[in-house]
Amino acid sequence: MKQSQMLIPTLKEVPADAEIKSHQLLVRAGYIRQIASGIYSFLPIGRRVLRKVEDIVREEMEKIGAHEMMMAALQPAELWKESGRWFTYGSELMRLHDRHERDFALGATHEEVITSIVRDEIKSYKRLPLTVFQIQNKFRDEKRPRFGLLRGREFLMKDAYSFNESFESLDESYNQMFQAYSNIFKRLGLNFRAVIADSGQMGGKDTHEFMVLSDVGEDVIAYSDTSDYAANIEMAPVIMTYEKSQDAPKQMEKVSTPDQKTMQDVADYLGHGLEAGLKSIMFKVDDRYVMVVTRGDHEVNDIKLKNLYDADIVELASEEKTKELLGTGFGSLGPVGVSEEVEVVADYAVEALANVSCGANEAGYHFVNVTPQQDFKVSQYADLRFIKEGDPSPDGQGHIQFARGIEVGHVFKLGTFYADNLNASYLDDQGKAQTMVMGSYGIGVSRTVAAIVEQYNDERGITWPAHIAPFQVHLLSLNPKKEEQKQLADQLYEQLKTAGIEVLYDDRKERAGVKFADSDLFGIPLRLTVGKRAGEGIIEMKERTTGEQSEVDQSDVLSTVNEWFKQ
Ligand code: 9G3
Repeated sequence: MKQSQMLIPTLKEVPADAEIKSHQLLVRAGYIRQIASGIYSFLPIGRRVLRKVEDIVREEMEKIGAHEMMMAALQPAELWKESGRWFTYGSELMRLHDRHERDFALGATHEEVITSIVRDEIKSYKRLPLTVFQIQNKFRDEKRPRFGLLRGREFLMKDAYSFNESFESLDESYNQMFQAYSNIFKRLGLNFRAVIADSGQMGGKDTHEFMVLSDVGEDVIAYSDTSDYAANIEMAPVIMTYEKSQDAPKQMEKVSTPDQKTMQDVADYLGHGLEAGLKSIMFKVDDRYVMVVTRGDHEVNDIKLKNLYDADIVELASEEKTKELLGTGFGSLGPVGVSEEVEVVADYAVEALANVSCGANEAGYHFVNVTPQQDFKVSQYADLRFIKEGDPSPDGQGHIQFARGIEVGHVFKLGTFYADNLNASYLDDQGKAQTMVMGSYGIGVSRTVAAIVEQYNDERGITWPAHIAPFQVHLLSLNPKKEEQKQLADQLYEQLKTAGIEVLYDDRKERAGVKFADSDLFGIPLRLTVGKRAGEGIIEMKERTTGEQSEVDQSDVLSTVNEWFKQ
């Protein structure tokens, strides 16, 4: 294709709102343009890259017998009312109504849609297992869209759904999908890890996230320094056993701690380390109020709290509610003497403590020499803290290290939640009606494009893996006004195109410097430059990633290019 006829608006300056490399480069190189916060259009060269990623996903899906379809993106509210999710999702679910005032949702995901199709069409166990997928834009009204394609409000997802007659069959589908995901991310040249994840609102048990390692990743991965254990920090269990304190419990006493703001201030003031203090935080868990107590040097893991209560909503209690329940605001909360209406739960580490300090539920006062069970009641102990670097790995091998990751894939064993709620059943080989068992499997396709750029770039622009780039060859004619240059470049363009090479031809009347800078931004693997030596039939060839340059006679260009892509 000829650049003089294409929409590829490149920018010299970095867009002000683009904080990370992939966002900056995809905008500067003319791959995407934002139309509203978190909403992007893919320009022509962006669409070509997207299609290459899609095609690799398609191939691996079809290899495991998943068939592509295209579901409706406009979803009638009735389906979400049948599954109950119309009311459990808040403003993140984009809702609208049609001319008849009927409620619809813009597709954030398609469990309800696909289950409503399958329940009407599949009746016999002979038709199972069945796996379908689609590649379609999803709509989720994120509170804080950011980082360009990494967290958008409209994004391209491959979502697949498996329908199985049993949990054993679901395990097989899940494992096949797991392997297909590994193949996909390997083929995309990504450095990724499959990590054990939290199933969140999806219910079901097993779930894994595919994480691309990156410092701009929003997720934290806890991985073992000696085994292949890796989990999203949200759910990584803490298997530590705590040595019970041997100290005889002393008499608790109330001390004045004027103007001490943080846990560290109080610990310093009382002359002990953070780990000899208790941290007490009030949460609203669905419709009850819970005080979570952890050791002062630990952090409450709200996902573990949510799973402990199997709750829908877990959020910090407001300051005024805290004042109402405990008589004081944040800063000197503690479990001693709290009223019955507040349930006190504590992390396992607290149980082993004796003679520690905690807030006295009175501004400017703390208790010292506090010992659990003797000085305050705990309704239950549980694993409620985030795992920390250096903690033992949950698989018992080695110790935990942290890394940041970009979640590009997520596979779920859903179980029977949707089939139950939407009555998707089949007749088994005894003619008995059985509920279908489901799995759902997602890849963030547009997010993956950004993750690839995060991993493949240098100071001059993008350095795509060769099979992902929008074109294979970037052909530049430096001075189209010079007849011999224009002729040679035109001839090469025709020759390469005829040979089936994907070539982008920069035939614009621009200065050489502009052409070279744009070429480096695009990240097309191989550049052919027709310049001063066109008269001698000599072309300059340059590899984008390595920067390696060579001179090629015009009669050898096609064989040299074909040879290069064979490697
Ligand atoms: C919603 C909104 C946001 C959501 C969901 C529903 C995440 C929702 C989880 C999934 C599960 C799987 C199929 C592909 C793989 C992931 N955010 N999830 O269900 F209404 Cl607003 O999407 N779905």
